[in-house]
Amino acid sequence: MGRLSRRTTGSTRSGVSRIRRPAITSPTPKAQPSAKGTPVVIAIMGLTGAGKSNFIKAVTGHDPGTSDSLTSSSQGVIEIPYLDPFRKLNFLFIDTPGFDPTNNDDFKVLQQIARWLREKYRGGLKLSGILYLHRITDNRMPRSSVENLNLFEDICGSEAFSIVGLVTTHWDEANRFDSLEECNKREAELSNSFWKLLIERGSKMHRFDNTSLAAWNIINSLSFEKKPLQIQKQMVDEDMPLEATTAGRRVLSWIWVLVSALKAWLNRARAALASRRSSETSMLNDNASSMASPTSVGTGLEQLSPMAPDFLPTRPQPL
Ligand SMILES: Nc1nc2c(ncn2[C@@H]2O[C@H](COP(=O)(O)OP(=O)(O)OP(=O)(O)O)[C@@H](O)[C@H]2O)c(=O)[nH]1
Ligand SMILES: [Mg+2]
Repeated sequence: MGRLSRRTTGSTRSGVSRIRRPAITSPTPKAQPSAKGTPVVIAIMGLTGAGKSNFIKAVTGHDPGTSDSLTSSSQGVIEIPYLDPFRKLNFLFIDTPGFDPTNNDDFKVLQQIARWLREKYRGGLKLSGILYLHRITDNRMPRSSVENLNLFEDICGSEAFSIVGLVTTHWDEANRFDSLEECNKREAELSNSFWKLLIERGSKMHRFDNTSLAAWNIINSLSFEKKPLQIQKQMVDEDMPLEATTAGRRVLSWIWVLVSALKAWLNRARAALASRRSSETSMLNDNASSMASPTSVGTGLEQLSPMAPDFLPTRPQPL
């Protein structure tokens, strides 16, 4: 198993940080013949870069905005309607923005997804399937990925796990970056540990090799049973604000961990500076021609860098 994940660098999600309302858009793909009945609604979720938009492109032929950039590209929730011309079955695919371990906009991303889910549930529309995507070529399961998975479970609630499809993407590249054997091993580890709970409660695992055929096989393996998600029941049936929902509380707890880590680091930095200052003052007192210069106090800050806080996207766990 290799050591580095390919998508762990980058800055912020460009242009998203100032958006207050969720962008709920319905780009109109090529004109589709109409079909009756409520659509089969399938949401695609997962970390940024997992291949959500690309998967929808493989299913519908319409690109909701795939990206090669290292930071999240899809902004807001995007609805892509599609009519299956053979079965005359109406689908509505939902491309969601990905959680991004390289920035701290997780609550905003959750807000966008939660608002969309709440409004649709209020309007009587339930999901018939959710696909959770994960790159099989990722050779580590960083803590942020595990936390994202926990959040996904909180959004769904265990009663909805049976409409979840767990999709590993990039199988077409399995032999390019790693051996097929390693990818098989990772898949087994996902199924035996990280995805175990979901699988025990009815979720199914699938492979996606970047073909339309594989994408449709995955869609057709879903039961299409309509189920409300935990976050929808909590926000609509129980009238909870997002912050009070299970998913909302989890994201807020991450923020508190981050704030506490920052506070602890600042305290350590202050203490180190104070002790350096006091030792330099005593050196100056001891010897009027002390070598200590005012700038050496400033450079003390550089020595603090090894004490920098251990932020969330660190310490990958082996996969
Ligand atoms: N070869 C190959 N490339 C893929 C696959 N899935 C996604 N990609 C590529 O990976 C890149 C990222 O995919 P996206 O679909 O934009 O990822 P996303 O999950 O929508 O990312 P965000 O919108 O940032 O959350 C794009 O260049 C895709 O073409 C796959 O199964 N095989
Ligand atoms: Mg996308």
